[in-house]
Amino acid sequence: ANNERTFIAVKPDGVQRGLVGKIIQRFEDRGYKLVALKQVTPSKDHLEVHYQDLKGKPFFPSLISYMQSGPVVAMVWQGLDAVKQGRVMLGATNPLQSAPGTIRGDFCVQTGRNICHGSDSVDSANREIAHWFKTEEINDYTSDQINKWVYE
Ligand code: DAT
Ligand code: MG
Repeated sequence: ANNERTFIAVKPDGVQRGLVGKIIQRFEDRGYKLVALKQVTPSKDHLEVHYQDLKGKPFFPSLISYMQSGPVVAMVWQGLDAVKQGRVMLGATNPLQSAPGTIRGDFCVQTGRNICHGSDSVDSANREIAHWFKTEEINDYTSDQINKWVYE
């Protein structure tokens, strides 16, 4: 659906490296609509819920401390097949397996410093959006330019 929403975040390394603008630019250029954005330094509890499916993995503690090491830029992007296409635009989890042209494939080399997050399914997108944003922080608005020129 044209109004599918996905949760995309620039991780602390992406923020520290000044890649926020470039990552936003790719989603804007593609024709996706930004409907929520904020910079936050997430708590340990917040991150443990965000990554609840990975609890028990050997890398879980280092993942949580990395994600807590500085501010994150949290976003919601909306548009056609936004969840799946967002993942395609991010590239593979391991940047060495991410194709050039993807965000990870262009800007990083290690799984533990892969600069961005994207929801992996519509269900997890809905869960993550609700976890990171209050309803009133999400902006339901019309972009005439996107409606007329991105979609037929
Ligand atoms: P993704 O971020 O592509 O959705 P994931 O949900 O499987 O990947 O894992 C979340 C994050 O955890 C990932 O971006 C980086 C880290 N991670 C995943 N697998 C890892 C591994 N084998 N070693 C170290 N860190 C890992
Ligand atoms: Mg994931």
